[in-house]
Amino acid sequence: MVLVFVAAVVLIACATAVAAVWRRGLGHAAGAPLRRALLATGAVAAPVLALVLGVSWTQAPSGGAAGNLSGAHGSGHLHDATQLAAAPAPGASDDAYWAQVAGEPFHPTGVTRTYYLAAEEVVWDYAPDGRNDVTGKRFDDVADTWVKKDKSRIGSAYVKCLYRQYTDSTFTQPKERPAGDAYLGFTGPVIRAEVGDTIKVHFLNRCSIGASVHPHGVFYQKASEGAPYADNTSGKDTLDDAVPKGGRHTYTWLVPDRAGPGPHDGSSVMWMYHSHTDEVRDTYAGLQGFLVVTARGKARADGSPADVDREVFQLFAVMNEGSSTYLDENIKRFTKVPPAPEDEGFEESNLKHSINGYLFGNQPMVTLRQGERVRWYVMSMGTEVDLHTPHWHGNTVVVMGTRMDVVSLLPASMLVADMVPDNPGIWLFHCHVNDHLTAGMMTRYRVTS
Ligand SMILES: [Cu+2]
Repeated sequence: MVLVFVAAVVLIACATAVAAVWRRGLGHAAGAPLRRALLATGAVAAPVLALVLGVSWTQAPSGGAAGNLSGAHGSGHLHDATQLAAAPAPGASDDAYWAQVAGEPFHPTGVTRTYYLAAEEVVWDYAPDGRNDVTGKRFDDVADTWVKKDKSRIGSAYVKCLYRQYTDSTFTQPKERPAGDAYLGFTGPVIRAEVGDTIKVHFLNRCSIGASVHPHGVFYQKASEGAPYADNTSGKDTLDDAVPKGGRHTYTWLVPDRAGPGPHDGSSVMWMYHSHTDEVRDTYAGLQGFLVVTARGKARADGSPADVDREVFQLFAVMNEGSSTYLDENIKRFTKVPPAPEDEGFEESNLKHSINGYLFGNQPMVTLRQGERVRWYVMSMGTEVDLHTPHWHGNTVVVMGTRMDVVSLLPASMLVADMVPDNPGIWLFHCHVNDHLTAGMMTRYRVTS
């Protein structure tokens, strides 16, 4: 900006001098050569000044006048202006933009989708194959840190409390997962809805801990929030907070526009649901799952987005079994000698760096077909160590209009990544954080031609 100012001063000074020379009418002998000299200088100076002005203008740093002019993102690059023209962006705060933020209020254009969810205590094995499926070999000494059962080590299998789906309110007939969905592991059933639908979750808690079902994104009233805190509610409005062992509760969630895709989303978005009676304890126990909302008019009968051939769900989390309610029970059941209170190796052994509850490639392999439209939904849960960078080998994805093959997650991040695989083979899919990779946060997916 200093350059622009100096150039402008020089330009004005030149113009003033030229004007003065012409007005005073210097003697012909002296005047003519001077006028010619001034004109020649101007002819050279004008393009140079124009160039200087132009360069200094386009190179103004972000946050400067030029940066602000170029768009709401403040990055100062010309393509931002093009993007703004293509779609409303944060900062383009006209009425049309705010109408999209708000969406239409809920109106029941769809159906009621009913789910029967039980929370159940099960023994979950993070490495059921008993080997490292990524190397194709036995576990080495490093992997044994997290998977080897020993006299004071629990090993790879723990008592957990998980959401499981049933066919009806008798909760006698489990709804079997198709073989192709086995990779979903310890996560709950995928809950689906289209904008305009109502979701009803009939919940039965069979675990010894109080539990709830708390959704993200959808519209709920206090009796369907599933979280106890000082929110000025009482009576019936608190029955959702902590369903006791053997207790039931029905959660009703509406799906308005603002629970569905926003201006920059595709045809569907993903939300998580999890128990929030004791948020930390419950999610480490395993009570979490995926919820997908498809845009109005863009869903199949089952709620899935009609333009997508295959959806894949992956939860990256360092499951801290040391913070699970079931720690004491796990020690009692699975160790011969209880670990010493300060046994740091024991603490480390309980940090399961898992994807959907699997370590070292033990997740049943997801198989995709070359050329099909695949939507990956990835999320993370946990604490400050849960910064994950899932990386797809072999193929790339598009996230919110941007090409990537690594995405970034923080605790409770939810992200949609679209892929059209063009590269047949068995490919690694892993967290790119070195410490997490070492601890087994990896799996593989297959693309068939
Ligand atoms: Cu990670």
